[in-house]
Amino acid sequence: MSSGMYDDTARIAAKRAKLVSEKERWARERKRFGTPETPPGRRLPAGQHLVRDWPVLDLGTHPNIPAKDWTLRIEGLVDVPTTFDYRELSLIPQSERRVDIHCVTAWSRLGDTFSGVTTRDLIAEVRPRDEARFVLIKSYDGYTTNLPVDYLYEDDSLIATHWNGIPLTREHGGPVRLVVPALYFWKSAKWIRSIRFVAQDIKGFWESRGYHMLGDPWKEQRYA
Ligand SMILES: Nc1nc2c(c(=O)[nH]1)N[C@H]1C(S)=C(S)[C@@H](COP(=O)(O)O)O[C@H]1N2
Ligand SMILES: [Mo]
Repeated sequence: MSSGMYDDTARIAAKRAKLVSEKERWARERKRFGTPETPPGRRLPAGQHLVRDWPVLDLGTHPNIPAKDWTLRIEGLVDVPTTFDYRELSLIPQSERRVDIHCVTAWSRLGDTFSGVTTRDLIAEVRPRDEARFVLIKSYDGYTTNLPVDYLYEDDSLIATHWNGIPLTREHGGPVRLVVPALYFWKSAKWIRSIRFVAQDIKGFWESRGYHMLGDPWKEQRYA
């Protein structure tokens, strides 16, 4: 056998071993997360890997806002600018969605259940004007992020108060955070404070620092 042939054999064996261990890892993770309805290959965008524990990622301050003190201001290009407190939010029909979340730092979680009010139901109360095409979101820690209004009409976008049946912890954005599963998780503002409807897209915190304006994980829109 020539050394060239041996190299090929070794390379193929190494490739296969890698493939197998990858599949074994998938099998373990599928077991942990329960069997998804669709194959994990189709639920995990390119460049993402599954994590077991839910990482905490933010600017380093976790504002302490008791539910009784929390308010959400909705303003800008809407017919009925409104400030909702926690009780008023709880009077809007509550929804629950089982979703997958994808962070730009490459971790994903599949099948977490968030509940609260769909953004669609919430903004029906304020009636955005036709010229409102984007929103700029502000949070209690000073964080900001932007997204097209369309994403607030996605069926699984939520103003969330609960995660897997328990109130959102402070570190994960409690009492109330945004969850927009169709975009990378940096768009899902924790400790949400206001939503401003605007005609032109305005960069938020990470978007001003090189992150993509939209951030669709299925198109790997990580950086601009
Ligand atoms: N208010 C606020 N929201 C935020 C952030 C932040 O720093 N402040 N970080 C974003 C980023 S980059 C990510 S990945 C997710 C992390 O949410 P988690 O800590 O619940 O996993 O929150 C997003 N929302
Ligand atoms: Mo992130």
